[in-house]
Amino acid sequence: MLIGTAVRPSQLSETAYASTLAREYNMVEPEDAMKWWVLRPDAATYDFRQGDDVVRFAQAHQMKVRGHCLVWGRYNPDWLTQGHFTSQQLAQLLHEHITRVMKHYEGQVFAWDVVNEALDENGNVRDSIWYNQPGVGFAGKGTAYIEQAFRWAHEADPKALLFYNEAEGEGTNRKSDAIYAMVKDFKRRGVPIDGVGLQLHVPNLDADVPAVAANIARLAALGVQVHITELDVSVPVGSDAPRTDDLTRQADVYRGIARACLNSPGCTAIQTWGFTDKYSWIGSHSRGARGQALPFDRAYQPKTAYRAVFEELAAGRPAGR
Ligand code: 9MR
Repeated sequence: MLIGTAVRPSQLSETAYASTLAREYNMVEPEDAMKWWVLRPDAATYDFRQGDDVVRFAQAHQMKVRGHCLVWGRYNPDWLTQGHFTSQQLAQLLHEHITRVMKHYEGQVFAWDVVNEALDENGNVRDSIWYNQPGVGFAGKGTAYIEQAFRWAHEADPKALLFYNEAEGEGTNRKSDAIYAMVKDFKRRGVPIDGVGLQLHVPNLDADVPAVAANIARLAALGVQVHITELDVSVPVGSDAPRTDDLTRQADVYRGIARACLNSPGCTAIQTWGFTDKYSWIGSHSRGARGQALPFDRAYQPKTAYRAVFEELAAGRPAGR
């Protein structure tokens, strides 16, 4: 089982951060360092420095690196979104980006989120620069642009595992049904997809974990791997410390997700979006209302959630799986 976390290269020089990371995890994923807005300061430049820092740390500590992400409709650099490119130019830009980045990290990044968050809550393909604004040539053709990205990715690095990564399509809802249908279609037609990333940013403590387990099982039955890619379970914080029972309920969610993954042989990685409450996207995202979403506290001490996951991992997969 791969146990991973998102990392920020600027924090690797902090002793407690680096030592906890190296001791507890066998996989890392750059939280931002391999995104367009970091890698591509302008059309002519590839800046691999931050991504390379993550890879160097991982190699020094025998960890695998998951790449994130090659195609996303959001958080792209202004020169790209405001460049008034034609579809043909965008297709060329994206094809070149996927090829350059994957070849740079060939043999170092074992799995990539090729496409991130392309579907809306109804399961429809989201409007984006890559789909239909103006898109890379498949506007109005549903998941065809996603397929094209996977084909380019497979061409660039045939050995890398290629994932579709999505938010809020983890249980049973229209979005998870659409992911399922897309993957089924891709597998049937030989589109090179190896897995689905379930982000699992959980904002409530009564999450429907059995629904997540059922979704993992149905995806795995299609013959793809499932990675839990961005797990965090935030609790209300505000000015007070969180209530102890909130942290207990948080641990129950962590335990349930870990168990759901362990129970499905196709689920091969559990990764959190950061590991210490000292650094997490949740605080700024919720304007301080929620937080403490991760397995280690701000002082790098393991929380109840950590122990819950640890116990499930120690118990392992059910016999015969
Ligand atoms: O945590 C990430 C934050 O630091 C970035 O500012 C933001 C935009 O690039 O992305 C956050 O990570 C997101 C991830 O890439 C995709 N799924 C949702 C994550 C949380 O917003």
